[in-house]
Amino acid sequence: MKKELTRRQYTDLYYFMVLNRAVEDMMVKLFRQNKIVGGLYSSLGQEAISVGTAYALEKKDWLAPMIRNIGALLVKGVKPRDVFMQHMAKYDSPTKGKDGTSHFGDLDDLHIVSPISMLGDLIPVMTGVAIAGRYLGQKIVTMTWIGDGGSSTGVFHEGLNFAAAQKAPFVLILENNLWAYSTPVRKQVPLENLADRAKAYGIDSYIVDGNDVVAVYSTAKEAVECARAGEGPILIEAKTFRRQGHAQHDAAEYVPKEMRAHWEARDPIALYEKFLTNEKLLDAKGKKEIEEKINSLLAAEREFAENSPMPPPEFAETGVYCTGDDCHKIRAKWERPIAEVTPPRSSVKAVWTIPGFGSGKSSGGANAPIHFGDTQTAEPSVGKEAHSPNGKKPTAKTGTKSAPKKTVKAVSASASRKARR
Ligand SMILES: Cc1ncc(C[n+]2csc(CCOP(=O)(O)OP(=O)(O)O)c2C)c(N)n1
Ligand SMILES: [Mg+2]
Repeated sequence: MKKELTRRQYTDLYYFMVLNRAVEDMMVKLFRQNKIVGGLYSSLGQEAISVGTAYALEKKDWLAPMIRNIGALLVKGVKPRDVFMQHMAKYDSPTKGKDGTSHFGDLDDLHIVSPISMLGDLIPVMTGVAIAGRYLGQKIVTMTWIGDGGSSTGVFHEGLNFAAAQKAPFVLILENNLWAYSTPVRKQVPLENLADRAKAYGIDSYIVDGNDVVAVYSTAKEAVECARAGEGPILIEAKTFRRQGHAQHDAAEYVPKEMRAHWEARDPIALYEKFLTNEKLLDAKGKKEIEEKINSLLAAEREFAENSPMPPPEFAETGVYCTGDDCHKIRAKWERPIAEVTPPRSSVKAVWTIPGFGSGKSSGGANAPIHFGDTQTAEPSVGKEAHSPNGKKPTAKTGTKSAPKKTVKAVSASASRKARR
């Protein structure tokens, strides 16, 4: 680990990793008391990834978690009580008991897209959110996570290609924890480094030690800022190990003992504590204070969750069919006046034209500008004026595709990031 952050950032990273583990430890207890409805997944040993990557995002940015990213939800501002109640299917939970695990989001305040179980599907979804943000001039970055197993789905490749083609401000974290259920990574993909998957789409990638929270955060921060600057999507492979079975029901006896022992000796919280102690950023008193703060917070959050009722039976009948405004108002929050989003007044300039399109008899005889979010500069228009749907003269430049922007440093993954370990 390298010393390069502020004291506050070091403490935050520690706080959220310890909180992440404590929330999950508490849920294991609740599971054993039969209070959790459905499966319970663990991110034991992977906390540095969820926490370090989500900590690199700004408040306005968007994320969509996978099953092992409770740490990312906590960093984004989700209350532990909501995580507990969601897993317990309580009425006060974000989905009012209608769904479980981390299948909930918050589109209004925290900018969290609810995950679904189909591995990889969040990649095109979060690419879409990224493009929408760019269209609206919000300068946001979106992030989601995928496992080593999930990186072999078709939609991973379709989604990443889509993101690359669109130069979406999107960061994808590939958590290579060496297992997908009971399948070891070497049996499902013939690559040493899964970051190499990025090469197929011409985008940058990084490899980082997923058990080193400072390296994870620094890498994610760099990636987020590159994406925000318009350099396109980035893939980060975080190398780690799944310390528990796929879920609570799985004792994971198929994992070789030596492998487990190797990774248990590299516990991300223990490694970070050692670093903080050496750098005089944490002492026994500071550690105790953080633990006490978390213990009392979680005791209160758990009590709230346990006291929340189960949904009333008749609630199962509601919300099945949309009844229009009685059910929920389907209104795009981002709606802008049509004139504002129509060329030429849109902030996004048209970038190329289709020759002849729009030059028919009844048209003004122009090359129509294609208006599609990509803001590469174009050559100036020659001759005729283009049509605009609102009848005004467009100011957008026309011409053929411009020269490519500066090529982003190609990251031959292992190379540039190794130094951080
Ligand atoms: C498209 C799809 N196929 C299969 C599944 C079933 N499934 C859920 S989790 C999982 C293993 C995922 O492994 P990995 O992506 O490595 O993530 P990890 O569990 O290790 O975090 C599978 C096969 C699914 N949810 N979606
Ligand atoms: Mg895996």
